[in-house]
Amino acid sequence: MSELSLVPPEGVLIGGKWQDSGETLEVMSPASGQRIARIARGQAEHVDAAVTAARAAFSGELGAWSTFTARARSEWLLAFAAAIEADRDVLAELECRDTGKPMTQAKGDIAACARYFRFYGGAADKLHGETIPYDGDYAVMTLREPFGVCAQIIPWNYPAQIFGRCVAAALAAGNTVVLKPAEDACLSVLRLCSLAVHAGLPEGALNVVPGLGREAGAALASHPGIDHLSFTGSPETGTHVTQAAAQHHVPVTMELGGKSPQIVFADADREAALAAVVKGIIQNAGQTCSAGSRLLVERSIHDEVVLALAARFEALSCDAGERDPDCGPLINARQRDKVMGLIDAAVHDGIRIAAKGRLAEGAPQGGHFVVPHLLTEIPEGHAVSREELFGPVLAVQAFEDEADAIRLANATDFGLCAGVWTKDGGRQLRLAKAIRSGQVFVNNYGAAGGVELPFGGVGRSGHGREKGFEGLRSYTRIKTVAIRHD
Ligand code: TXE
Repeated sequence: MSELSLVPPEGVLIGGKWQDSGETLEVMSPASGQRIARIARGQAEHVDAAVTAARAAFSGELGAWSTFTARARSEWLLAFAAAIEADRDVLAELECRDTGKPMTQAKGDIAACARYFRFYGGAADKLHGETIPYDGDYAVMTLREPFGVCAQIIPWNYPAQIFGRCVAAALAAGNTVVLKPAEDACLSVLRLCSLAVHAGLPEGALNVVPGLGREAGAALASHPGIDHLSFTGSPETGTHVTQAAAQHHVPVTMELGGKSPQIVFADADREAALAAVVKGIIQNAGQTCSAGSRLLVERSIHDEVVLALAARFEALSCDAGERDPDCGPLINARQRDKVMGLIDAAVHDGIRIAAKGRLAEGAPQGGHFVVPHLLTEIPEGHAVSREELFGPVLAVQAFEDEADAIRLANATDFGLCAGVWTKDGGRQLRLAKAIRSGQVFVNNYGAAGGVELPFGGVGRSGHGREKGFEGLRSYTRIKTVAIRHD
């Protein structure tokens, strides 16, 4: 595979200008293992300069962002959404080749990115504080204020979407941003940043320092000049980042993945449920924080469901994202080895591979492919039913009754999403209340992305909410003003 045309800048974006960072990192294609681009290897000094620029833009010493009213921010975000849509083919090509995801999905991700800017553009001038009835001679109000400089550390699985989710909300609320995208995939993000500059975003409002997590990421998380930090990634790195931010009492939002169950009762619309179960685990080759990676199925239909799913899994094929397969490669060799290691350990422990997908004929050599796996006969508490594999691997377990379904659903440290499939209205509500997670979907899974729907976890899945109005509010803080009068 050749190096990408239309490659984004190799530098760091600080104060509205792309600057040379000195060292660079190679960007490898997940499908072929070949180099497709280079990005900057930002260091602590770049992070420092980026935070200084973001602070100056927030305080009014640089650029014009601090003078943008809520309405002006709204107008800029809406115009930027249109610029993303106009560039969608190039962005989708970058996203597909950089992450390995199927082209149809890459296009959907770019559309979602634009949608975030449209949603938060529409919301920017509708965010306000409240008045509070208090003692007679007081007038009390809350002011909803931006934090200031928002640090954002994002992963490689949905670069464009998570860029939209974090950057649009933070800017809409009036903050400035320093973004550290993931070293494994960030080409779409770099192009989006160039488009933002081109679309007239004032200097310093958005600064970007690509680089390694342990270098640029660690420097950003521990920087004394940031006012808020949002992180999306692994629970382990989330702990490091939280500890670093706590040194300066910086509030954090943590989105740390999951082990989300899809729960299918015997009375469910089985066709609809199984289609969503398959999609929920193969989307982005299972590298999705909200992947439905566990299937809990009522004992009376377990065997039939496994048979039906096995047929679907065997029909799935893996290939390079450009060929728009069911399933693309994993992001890198480390992820592939991690997933294959967990599958091998499961088989060693007596877990059955009920079905596997296949590698498409002509799929590129050197790609990090893991074909979809359907695992059954899983002893309770086994790692494949507790740990996030981040690959196209579905772990199936049978449950006896409603209480057992709830018990199994809640039997992990994670709690991000759940799917419940039943026609019984009372049961739908009972499960929605009893499941420990940030989102519960009934007779659907994922609600087609749902930019408008608050999203975030409990337990090891993290805390804080992104998306929707909750996400916008989470980039603000409340100041209470109490005025005593005669
Ligand atoms: O994640 P990391 P990795 C999970 C998934 C996956 C595992 C490991 O289970 O198998 O994490 O993936 C930056 N200080 N998720 O290693 O390390 C890093 O540069 C500051 C779930 O890629 O969490 C990148 O930008 N930053 C998930 C980001 O953190 C640091 C998405 C995520 O990397 C840092 C991705 C440090 N010390 C992986 N070290 C989800 N929730 O969707 C790394 N980073």
